[in-house]
Amino acid sequence: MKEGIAGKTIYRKDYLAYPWDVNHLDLHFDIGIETTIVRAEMAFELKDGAGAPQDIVLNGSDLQLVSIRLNDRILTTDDYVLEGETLTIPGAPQNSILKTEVRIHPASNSALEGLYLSGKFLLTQCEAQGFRKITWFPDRPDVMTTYRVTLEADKSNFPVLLSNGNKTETAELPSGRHRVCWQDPFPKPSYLFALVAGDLSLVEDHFITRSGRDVSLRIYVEKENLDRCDHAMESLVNSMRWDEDRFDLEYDLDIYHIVATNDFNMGAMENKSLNIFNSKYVLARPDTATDADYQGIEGVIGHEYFHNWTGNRVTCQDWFQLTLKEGLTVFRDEEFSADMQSRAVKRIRVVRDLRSRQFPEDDGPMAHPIRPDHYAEINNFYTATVYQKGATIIRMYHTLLGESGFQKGMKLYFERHDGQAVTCDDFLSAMADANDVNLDRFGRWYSQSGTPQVFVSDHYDASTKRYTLTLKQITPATPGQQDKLPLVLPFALGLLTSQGEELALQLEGETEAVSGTRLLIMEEAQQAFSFINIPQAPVPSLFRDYSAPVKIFFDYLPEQLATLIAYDSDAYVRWDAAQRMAQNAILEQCRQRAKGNEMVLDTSLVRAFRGIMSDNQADPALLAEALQLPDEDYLAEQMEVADVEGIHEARKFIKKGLAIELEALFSGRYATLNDGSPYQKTAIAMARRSLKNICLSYLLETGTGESLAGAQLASSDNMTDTLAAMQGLVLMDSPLAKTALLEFETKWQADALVMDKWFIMQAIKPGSNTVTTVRALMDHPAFSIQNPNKVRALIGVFAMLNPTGFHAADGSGYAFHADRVIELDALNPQIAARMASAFNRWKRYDEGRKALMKTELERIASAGGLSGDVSEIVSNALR
Ligand code: 7ML
Ligand code: ZN
Repeated sequence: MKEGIAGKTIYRKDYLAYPWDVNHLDLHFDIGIETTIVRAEMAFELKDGAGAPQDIVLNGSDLQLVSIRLNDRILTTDDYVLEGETLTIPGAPQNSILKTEVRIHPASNSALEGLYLSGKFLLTQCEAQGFRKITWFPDRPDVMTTYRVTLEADKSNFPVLLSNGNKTETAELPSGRHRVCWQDPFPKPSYLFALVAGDLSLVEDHFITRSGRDVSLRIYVEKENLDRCDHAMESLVNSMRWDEDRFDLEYDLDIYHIVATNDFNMGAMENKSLNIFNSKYVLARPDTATDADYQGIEGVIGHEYFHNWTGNRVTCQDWFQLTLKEGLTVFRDEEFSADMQSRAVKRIRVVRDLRSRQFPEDDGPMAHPIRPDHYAEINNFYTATVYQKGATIIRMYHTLLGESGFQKGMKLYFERHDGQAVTCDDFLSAMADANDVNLDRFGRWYSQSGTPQVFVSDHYDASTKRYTLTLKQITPATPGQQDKLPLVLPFALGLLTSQGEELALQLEGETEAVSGTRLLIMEEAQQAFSFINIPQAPVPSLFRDYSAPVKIFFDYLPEQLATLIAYDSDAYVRWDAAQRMAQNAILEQCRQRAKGNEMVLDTSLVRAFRGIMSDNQADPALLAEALQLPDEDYLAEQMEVADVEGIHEARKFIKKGLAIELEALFSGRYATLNDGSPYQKTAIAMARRSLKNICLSYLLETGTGESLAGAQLASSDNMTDTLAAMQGLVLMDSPLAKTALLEFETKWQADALVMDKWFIMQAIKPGSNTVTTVRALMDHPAFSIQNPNKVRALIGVFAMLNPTGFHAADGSGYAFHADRVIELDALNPQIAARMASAFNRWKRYDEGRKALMKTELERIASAGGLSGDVSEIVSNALR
């Protein structure tokens, strides 16, 4: 049935406004797990006034149609055309009331889109096009209307009945049933509709907005999770306060609901006043969630809350504009986390994530601009490009315009567009007009895909004391985009003496020197910047704070990197210099190994890392970031042909070498940080744990780590320390690992989120044997192929975070994974497509692996009844 839909490409240039206004939507649900009856009443009004009657075109998918009435006349099959996923009612009058009744089947909905079952309760996911699985409707974001929702259900099984907006009515009904009505005063697109029905418990708090509105905050969870909601609630309150303080944006209703579910395709969803969250981003207790989980919860709670203005009040005209709401909201959640925690640490984590996830995407078969020009399946475009690269584009507006200029732009954006469905161009215009600047050339960032490469060279003339930096930008060709134009790059620069002092900068032609970071603008293919009165050849500190999302090429000498690591004022540059030095060392040993040479440890790297380890002043979390070696996939991306084993061995060799050389420092620092103090949630406590655990991971490369890890595991009072110790033992194949895994399993077998960690620890273990473990774990009672978190933990982690396992030379990892993609596609195409993308970089490997991966891609492509989701990914990969 899906075949007709698969392969159909939709183009941005074909956008046409919907000819009708929908003035109101009245929805009635008769809730049942097997069958739910949905009645809809829609008030259509032709936009162009007195024009001739027009067709009404509606979307629907997997709906069992019971009846349609137009202006109270029952329509027969002769009165409408039902073709695939569209229903056309020809020649409807200017004012048309359409009433439909359909039946849907939540319990058998394994795609987790539309109305579905999670445990014992029902819930919805509508973004992007899930509303059409609930009822016939113009399911597109530019059709906004007000909703009134009536829910009727058995009261004992479904005591809680929620939808968007305010509760307007409750009633008891005969035979143990009840009714609840909800009304949302804000017109919204269908993708923001939500309903929840079930037996859920709630944690309640409230927030008084700046203007005095008392907002009731309610987090709904299954009863056993009531003691894990404090952090989410605190994060919500912090989000609401932060959006008032930083963006002058207040909440606009009296109620804010969050519902947590274990069965969710993504992280969370911003449905108006009824957010639905993957339980992973709500539930936390010190003994069940790591510091990274706590930070993830804060970020995602913030993200969904911030959507209320950037996404809900102002939404997207069409799905090509997805980055309008997502890039902007990710920027906002990044800033929120930066303000709540450490700005520098947050920035480094964001850059690491961009490089390891978005760069490969931008260099692969699915490369697309942050505002794509076409798609076959929109669900495949909820990508790191649209989200994370999109956020870097928003950050560049901020860098170019400053905080106050950016806020002026935001203010104008809301003044102009509150209540509308708009485009990325509208956002750019608001920023430009509010600041009276021309941003036309900046707009190229929306249409060009690929990561720009910036080649930097320098020249110092001792006789004239002039220093010249020459920058050349090249964006490589990407599928469908051969020729690229130069982009606007904010270029934040500092110059250091070799002793690490910051030089005052005076561009040729300027009258005075200014100290500190200098923001320059690069907008041509090639540009030179000349500085005068430079007393000695300086060390350039390039793209401070990572001022543009580019790959920066500069041939640093080892001593220049050492200067930056030790002295630069910018935390990102210090971190990046350490990463570069480590990367150079690892890749060099990888090359030596390939030549059959002995690997050796670079002394300048040891010296630099000794410096980092001896810094007792810096934020421990920053040191932890600097000590974390670049991951294997990132290193593989830096090679012409990825050498899977070589990278793994070289990275391990360098890590072990550093551990041996600096053992005293690692164990000394470990001992200081491991002071037996009870768990705390504070930023400083988290920072100390991160440094302690990275020290432990180095010590596990030497003889001393194992007993430390064993002791840490035995005495740990929190999941961060428990997991760090256990993961370390599992990775080193310690005899302690087996019992540790067994005890962990016994203790947490009934806990879905904690068991995810147990699966991850095993799936991530390097080596070609891991596929056997993973296959066996699929039969574990806690595993379910129907549950996206489980699939991501076991199958996703194996394919995407375990290079030596997935890329086992015999192809066993590939064959296993292709089987899973095919198996999953029949259940949940969205998740299957995400999994299929593990093969996207197949062309970057050696001939043997290439051939094996290609065979698996072809096997998936020829599997019968493939979804549009998976076929788009696989056919692009094979193209
Ligand atoms: C990004 C989301 C989706 C998909 C959440 C689903 C969302 C769409 C939804 C950053 C932080 C948290 C979640 C997500 C994310 C992929 C990623 N509208 O709010 O964007
Ligand atoms: Zn979002």
